[in-house]
Formats: sequence, C-alpha cells, structure tokens
Amino acid sequence: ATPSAPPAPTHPLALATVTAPPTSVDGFVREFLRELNFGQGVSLQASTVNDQYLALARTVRHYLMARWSETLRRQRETQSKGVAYLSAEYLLGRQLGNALLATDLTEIVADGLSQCGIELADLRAQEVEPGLGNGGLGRLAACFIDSLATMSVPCIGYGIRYEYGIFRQTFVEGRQVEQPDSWLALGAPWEFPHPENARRISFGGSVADHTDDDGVVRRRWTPAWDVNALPYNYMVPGYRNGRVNTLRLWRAQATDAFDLKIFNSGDYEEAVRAQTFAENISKVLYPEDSTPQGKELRLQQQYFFVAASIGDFIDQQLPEDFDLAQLPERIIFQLNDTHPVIGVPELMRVLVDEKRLEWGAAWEITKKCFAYTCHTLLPEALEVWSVDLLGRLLPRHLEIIYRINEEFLAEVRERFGDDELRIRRMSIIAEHPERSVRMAYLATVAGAKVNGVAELHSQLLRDKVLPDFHEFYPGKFTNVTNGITPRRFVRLANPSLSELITDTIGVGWLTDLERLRGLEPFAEDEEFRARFRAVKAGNKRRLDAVLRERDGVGVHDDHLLDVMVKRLHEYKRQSLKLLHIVTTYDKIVSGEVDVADVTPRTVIFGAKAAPGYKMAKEIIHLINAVGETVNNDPRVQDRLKVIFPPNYNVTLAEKVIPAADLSEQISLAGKEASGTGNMKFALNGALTIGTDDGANVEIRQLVGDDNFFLFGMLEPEVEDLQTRGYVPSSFYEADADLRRAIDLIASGAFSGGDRATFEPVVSNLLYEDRFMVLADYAAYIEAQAAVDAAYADTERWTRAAILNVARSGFFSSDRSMRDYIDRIWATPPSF
Ligand code: B1N
Repeated sequence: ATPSAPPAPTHPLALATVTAPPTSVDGFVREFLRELNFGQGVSLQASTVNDQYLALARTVRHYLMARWSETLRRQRETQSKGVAYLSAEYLLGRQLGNALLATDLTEIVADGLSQCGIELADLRAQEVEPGLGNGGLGRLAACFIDSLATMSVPCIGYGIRYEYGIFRQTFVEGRQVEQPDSWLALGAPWEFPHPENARRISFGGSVADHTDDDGVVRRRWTPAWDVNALPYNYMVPGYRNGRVNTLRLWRAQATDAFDLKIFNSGDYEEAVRAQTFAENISKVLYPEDSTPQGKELRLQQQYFFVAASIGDFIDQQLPEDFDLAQLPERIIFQLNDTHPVIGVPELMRVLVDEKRLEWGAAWEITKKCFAYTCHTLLPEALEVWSVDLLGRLLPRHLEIIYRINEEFLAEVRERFGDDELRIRRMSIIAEHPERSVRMAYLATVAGAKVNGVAELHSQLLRDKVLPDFHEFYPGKFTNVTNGITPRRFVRLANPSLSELITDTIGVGWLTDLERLRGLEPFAEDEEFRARFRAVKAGNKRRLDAVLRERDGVGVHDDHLLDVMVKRLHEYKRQSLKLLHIVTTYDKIVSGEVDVADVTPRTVIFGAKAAPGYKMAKEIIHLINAVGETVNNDPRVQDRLKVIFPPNYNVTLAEKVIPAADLSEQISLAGKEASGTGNMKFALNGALTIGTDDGANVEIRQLVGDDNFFLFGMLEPEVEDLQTRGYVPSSFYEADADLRRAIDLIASGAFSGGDRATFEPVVSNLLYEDRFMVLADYAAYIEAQAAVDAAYADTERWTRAAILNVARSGFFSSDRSMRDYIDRIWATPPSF
C-alpha cells in the first residue's frame, strides 16, 4: 500500500455491499418518512403531493439499489458478453408503477401509504412521463431494455437525456399547437447524475498528417470546439429476478474552454452565449417521426451521444488491460436505425488514431461489433448527411467513411467487375442531388447483421430497399419481428385482465407469454366469456373517468370502441378512417340508413404531427372539425362519437388500449415497417381491422382470418397500381359513397360552410394521394360493415377477442430478445 492509501473500514456498519430496506409495511413507512423528512425536508403534515411522490420514488429506488450494485459488481467480475443498445430515443413512460411491479412492492406500498393517509394512485398520477421518443421506435427501445433486464442479459442502453422530450400537444380551435415538455421541472427522482464520469466530445477543425512519438505518420484531428457529456444513470429493473440493468443518458454541458473565454476575451456575453450553444445539443428531442430533416444540430446530437457511449464503454466498462482485439467477444453495439451510425467511423477513429491499431485490424474488430436494425421503408426516411456538413462537423470521420467506401467498392469491383451503374448504386457516397453519406449503406457495410422489424419488412428490405447489398452479403440479412413488454402493456395497463388470466392459467405467463395459449379453450366457456366482457367494460369505465377528468369528454360503455392511436402520417392513413366516419355520418343525415340501425361507435384518435408537417396538421384539424360536427348533430343521436384527446402519450396509451374493441392498423401495404401498437391491442383483446402490412401480417396468421378484419390491396398490388399509374380521381368518380364523403368535406360541412379550409386535404386526396387512400376506400368500408355485423353477435365477438389474446404471446419483446440473441448477438443470459 502507498502511504496515502486510506485506512480500511473498521466500523461494524461499514459494509462492503449495499443493503435493501426491510420488505414490510413498517420498514417501508420508516424509509418513506425518512425520505420525506430528510430528502424533501418536510413533515408528512406539511408535504405536498409532489413531495410525497418524490419521496416515494426515492424510497422505491432504495429497494432496487442493492440489486443494481450487485448486477454491476457481477458484470465487472464476469466480463461476460453484453449488448450496448444505441438509440437516440427511449419512450419510457412512467417509472413508478413499473418499479413497484418489478420489486413486488405494490401492496406493501399501497398499505403503508394509506396508513399515512395517502392514496398510491394519487402519487402515481403525479409522475410526468419521460417522453424521450417520438413513437414506435423509441418505445421499442424501452420495451427491449425491459425484456433484457427481465431475461438477465447484460445490457447498457445508451441515449440522450433531452431536457425537453416530445412536445405537449394542445388544440386551439381544432389545430395542433405545441408546448414544451418540461418533464424535469418538478424533479427527476429516478436519475443518478455522474458528473465525475463526464467525457469530452470534440467537433469541427481540421485533419493533417503528424509524425507520432513512435515515428509513425498518422492522421491527426485538431478539433475546433468541444462539449462535455455528463452521464445520467437510470435503473432498468428486471421483473422480480434481482437484476437491474443500466440506461445511461448523456447531457451536454459547456466545457471550461467556454468559461475561459470569459477571462481571455473579456466578452462575457459572448462566452455565455457559447455556453448556451454547447448545452443546446441535449436541449430538445427532434419531433420528426420517420422523416428526419438533416439539421446540423441533429448530427451533433447523434455524434455527441454515440462518441460518449463508445468512449464510456471502452474506458469505463472494460478492465484496464483489455485486449481490444477481443472487443467483439465482449460487446455488440446494436444500432437502433441509422441515428447512431456515426458510431462506425467513431470506433474506427478510436481504434486507429487513439489506440494505434492498424487500419485492417481495426476494421476486422469494427465489423463484428456493430449490428444494424432498419425501421423504415419510406425512401425519405433513409438518413443521408451532406458531405459538406459532415466534413465541417467531423472532418476525420468523413475521411474514415471515404476509406471504408473505397475499400468496399474495390470489393464490389472484384466481384462484379467495373459495373459502374452498380458501383454508383452501392456507393456509401451519393452524388445527387448533392454529395452525401448514405447512413443505411454505411451501417449495412459495417454491420455484422442487418435486420428488419417484421417478416414483410425484412423481405422488402432485401428485395426493394437494399437488393444489391443482399446479393453481395446474402448471409447478413435477417428478421426480428418487434415485440412489446407484457409487464407494462398487459400487467400494469390491464390489471383486471391480468387477474383473469392468472385465475385461469396460473402465474408464469408474464415472463413466458406463449402460455397465453392456455386461454384458447376458454373461448368456448360461456362463463369465462362473461368475465372477459366484464373486464373490457370495466376498462371502458376507467377510460371514461380518465377522459372526463382530463378533457371533459366521456366514452359510452355500450359503444363499440374504435381506436386509432399512432403518429399522424399520411402513410398511416388517418384520412381513410376519417372517410369512413364521414360516410357513416352522411348516411345518417341523408336518411339513407335509419340511425337506429347504426352500430353505436365511439372513435378515439390519438396522434401528434411533426410540427413542420403541414398536411399532417391539416388532417388533425379535419379530425377535430368532423368530431365537432358529428358529436353535436342531434340527428346522430349520440350513436357516432369522435373523440380526439390531445397529447397522446404512453400514459394515455395504458388507459386507452385496454378499453378498445377495435384496433385500426390501416397503413398502405408496404409502408409500415412493423407497428407495435397493433400488438398491444391484440394482447388486450381488441380485434384488428388492418391491411396486409408490417406485423399485421403475422398477427393475422397467428390469430386466424376469422378473428381479424383484413382489407385492402396487397403490397404487390400496390406496386402494380403504382407502375400502371395511379389516378385517385378515377376512384372518386367511380364510387358514389366516396364522392359524397369527399364532396361533403369540400362543401364546408365541417368548416362552417367555408370551402377553403379543407381544400388542401381534399385536393391532396383527389390529385395526389401518395398512399392510395381512395383506392382502398371501398374495401375498407366493406370491412367496417363486417365489423358492425360481427359486433352484433356479442358471443362471437368475445370468442374472437379471447383468441386474439390467447394467440398473441409471440409478440412479447422477450421473444424478440431471444431472436436477437440467437440470430445476431450470441449473448447468453449471465445469471
Ligand atoms: O419504428 C417502429 C415500427 O414499428 C414502425 O413501423 C416504424 O414506423 C417506426 C426517424 C423514426 N421507423 N422510423 C422511425 C423515428 C424517429 C426518427 O427521427 C425515424 N420510426 C419508425 C419500431 O420498429
């Protein structure tokens, strides 16, 4: 020992390990009051609901702490292979309920709190969800880390701690208005900041040759500016298995280089401005889902979190003497879409420039350390960065990308000769409309595996999006169908269904969801069907209460509850759902159908539009306008209702989905990569009306044609119509119902007689209709008629709903994780 080594602990309480508080009501109350008194600094009597929530969150954390430090200790010891999940988004949802579920503390806590005169539900309602994602992609990341923890697989999630998550949506006269999401304002009890582990991330500047101390000439990057990346850790508890993994999110902070300017330049204001500039990097989540805008700040965000994460992994998670040639045996960096793909040249830079490996050796390592998940089929969603921008922000990375591309194209030439068209098609660098880096190609060249997120998507990826790459690397492509965590989306969101399931097939299904198959025979059991219906009715009443409190509108529990919740995007076709509503309304008011014969329905929409996406915002306005008219027309006699609660998020999803009867999954075939809402609905006993798209295909195969309302063109038919030349107005002219619906909108019936208001939506449908809404209209209306007929037969409907639950166990994200492990990662559970 050196003379300065601290003395060994001798106090009897100075234990080497963290211990958990006693798991008893008294133990909990003691701990909770301590947090309230000494953490929040208030007495129980003086405390606010927010004090109580914060104290409770911290108390629950205490129970997880011992497991977390034990998980970390074992990982340091075993150094077993793990996953670093790199994702720009994590749409986590509220933490408290999930932490209580994982630790099995719900009852003890509810009991203890009630002895303090507090309702657990009131404290749960106090939590502001971390909305650090846009939609499916971010929620998928959250489901995956939940499953990995539950399956005892070592995983670190890496991402960005945005100060503002997805915007809060409000409606003003039916139009979307965005408000900042200040999710941190009332305190952030779940996070552990570790400023001592900050990392310096550099940008800009130039690259030149430099002779190093070992006499070798290497490229040297002299950056122009840098920022600090501060890690914030979050616990990711496994479900009752004693494991707690880590989610590490980075926050940008100015380095003291900025502060120094204050002294050196004397320009205080400029120095403070510069500080703001640095901190902007983690300020706000980009609110575009599927259509990235190519903004400089977005590339800064991507490099910021990926460089911090890779650096953190190599410097902090590996032992000091680690041989980097072994890196692929220790870690796989999973790229959640192209957002973290700048990590490929970053790892090369670290290995070659910093660790001084040979280029070839570094490339062999890099190729094995990354795998890439693609989440889209829309060409406009495939990220490209202009060479100009990338070279300005990350000059060394651009050089590395060029070299990767040169060597890759040399391989292509070796195999196919000087097929210049093919070379141009496959080049990581696009030449038109401007010179740019195709991030999906870079990920495909560098990744050990490339996967799509549903069978159809993976097939189209191979055949339509990356066919040349599939020909070149046939073994690289695979599929992993998405999944959802049943802990949050069944057990927490739908406690009464969960209780019915456990009563019927016993415990164990929550971590082995295929066991839901055991419910199949009960579809024929009349008493079970009655209980199942009672669960659904109870969930509708719960939703009614939530919506009344939230927005002052309710849902009738004798209505068919028809739900379309997802981002607003033309390819998802909210406007098709709207045309169905308008047609039904038109038939009622024109007297073509007797209102008494209309199946009573409440349609719920939930959807945010990217703030700059004009057409999406027009469609939101139209939904609200149609709702306003339909809901207030006495001729409808309340048999058709349209409600559009603002600010759909994970918290609202947990209330809406369990109440739904009908799930709308009506994207144009070949456009939705997977969908995951579709899975949540099926598992909560809603029937799907859907196209043959994304994971709908697999849902229908599993639940059976009788229990799924399929409609619309198939993907090859879409292709075909596209090549023959699609003329939407010909469908308008040929279909009287469609004509009436569109004419009604155009006439100003939903805009106080003003024909101009919705003219853009109408023209778009008639003269452009990129996603063929009009072509699928007739089939959709027919399928909706079949829905009405089926709903009239209550027992048949219930049977179908039960079979949807029983046959959807495949869609557990635990199964997705098994598939990633088997097909991509080779990471066995560690304990
Ligand atoms: O990812 C989900 C899929 O289930 C959906 O079908 C798919 O649309 C969604 C850029 C995206 N694809 N691409 C994005 C999100 C944010 C962004 O800035 C693209 N999201 C999806 C999960 O696989």
